[in-house]
Amino acid sequence: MKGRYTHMKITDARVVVTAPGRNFVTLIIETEDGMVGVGDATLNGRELSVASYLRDHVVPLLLGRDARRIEDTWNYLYKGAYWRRGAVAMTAIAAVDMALWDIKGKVAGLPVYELLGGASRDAVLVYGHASGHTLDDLDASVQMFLNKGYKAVRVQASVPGLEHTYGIGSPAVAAYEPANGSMPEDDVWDTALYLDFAPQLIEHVREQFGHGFHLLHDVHHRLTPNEAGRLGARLEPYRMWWMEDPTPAEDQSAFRLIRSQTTTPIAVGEVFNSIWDCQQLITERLIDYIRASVTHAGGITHLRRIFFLAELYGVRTGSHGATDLSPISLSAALHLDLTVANFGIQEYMPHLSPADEVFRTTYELRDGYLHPGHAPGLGVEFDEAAAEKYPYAPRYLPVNRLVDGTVHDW
Ligand code: EZ4
Ligand code: CO
Repeated sequence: MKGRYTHMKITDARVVVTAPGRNFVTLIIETEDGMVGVGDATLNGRELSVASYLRDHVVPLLLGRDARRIEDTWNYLYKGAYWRRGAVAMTAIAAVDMALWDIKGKVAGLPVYELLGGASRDAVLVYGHASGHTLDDLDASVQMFLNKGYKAVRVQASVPGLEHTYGIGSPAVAAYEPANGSMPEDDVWDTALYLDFAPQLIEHVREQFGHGFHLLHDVHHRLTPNEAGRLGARLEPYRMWWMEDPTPAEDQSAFRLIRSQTTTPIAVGEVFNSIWDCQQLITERLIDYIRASVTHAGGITHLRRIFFLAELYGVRTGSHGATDLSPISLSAALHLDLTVANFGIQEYMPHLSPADEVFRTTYELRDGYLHPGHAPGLGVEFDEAAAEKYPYAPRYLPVNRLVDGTVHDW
């Protein structure tokens, strides 16, 4: 059969680590006929491990391969490594996958969503991140999102008695960046304080702003199943869109216990990297939304499988979209979100300046909905010269400790 079909050889693949506002890892693939595709390989706080996985072990295998064979390349990198799954490997494979979809779209002259079956909706519902150190600050933040036309808002506020609370941004910018330290900083966590405060927070927001928008909250993996069940039951009157990551995500059967105690919808999966991480959660209908991302769950090719599995069981999508996923990742997510039948919602935090100098995007926000735009491929141009101006420096996420010093889930 050799020689019967034309090829489109990969002639170059390179990894760029740059920090326009925060660290990002980008894979660039070029073909013999000058097509360029880009993929996001950013793994927050562990960036260089993916850069090395790609540079040292993947790029040499890509050179000379046919750029058109996305599915084959995915399986070659996944099964060919022998060692399965894992955040580093799956992020590296995801970057290759995104870049190849980008190239396929550019060759076809079509946006990637057209190659995935075409749009199932006009645009993608997103939720914004409102937060505040006080409930007054939070009110101002929520109001700002509602004024901008957002239909869904995540709310986080500082827990009284704790020095640092996850997810609080500065009022001026509608985003936060938890990976700040050149070493991981220690935060102190107290479940009792949080469980007292969280229902007051949600009740406050509904009292102030009513039920005319979707309300979300991220628990960030800190409770036991029983605590999460109790919180979910307390929150039922406020009709949340979801309660996110109530317990550490890798313990799938824990969600059975949460489910048995509350009808508050549950979302989980931002730390997942494969379909196997969410198989039980989906097939046993233990969650309502699956939050795996294009970058950390093996790219468009693999995340699409997760979404199709979820569709069979009535689970909807709600992909992770924090700013530690690059604009390439967000764009890839939007293309996929636009097509799948069981789309739910997309997390959206605008990237902080100067990210837009390095990543030129075509997605557009209107009335609380994002559209990926109509450019061929993923619609993101990566400016390598601009990237050089922003060198990498180590940044770590915090670590949580209980008051007695025990390491807890962050
Ligand atoms: O803490 O992406 O829902 N969003 C989140 C994020 C995560 C960061 C970790 O890198 O939970 O803010
Ligand atoms: Co989260």
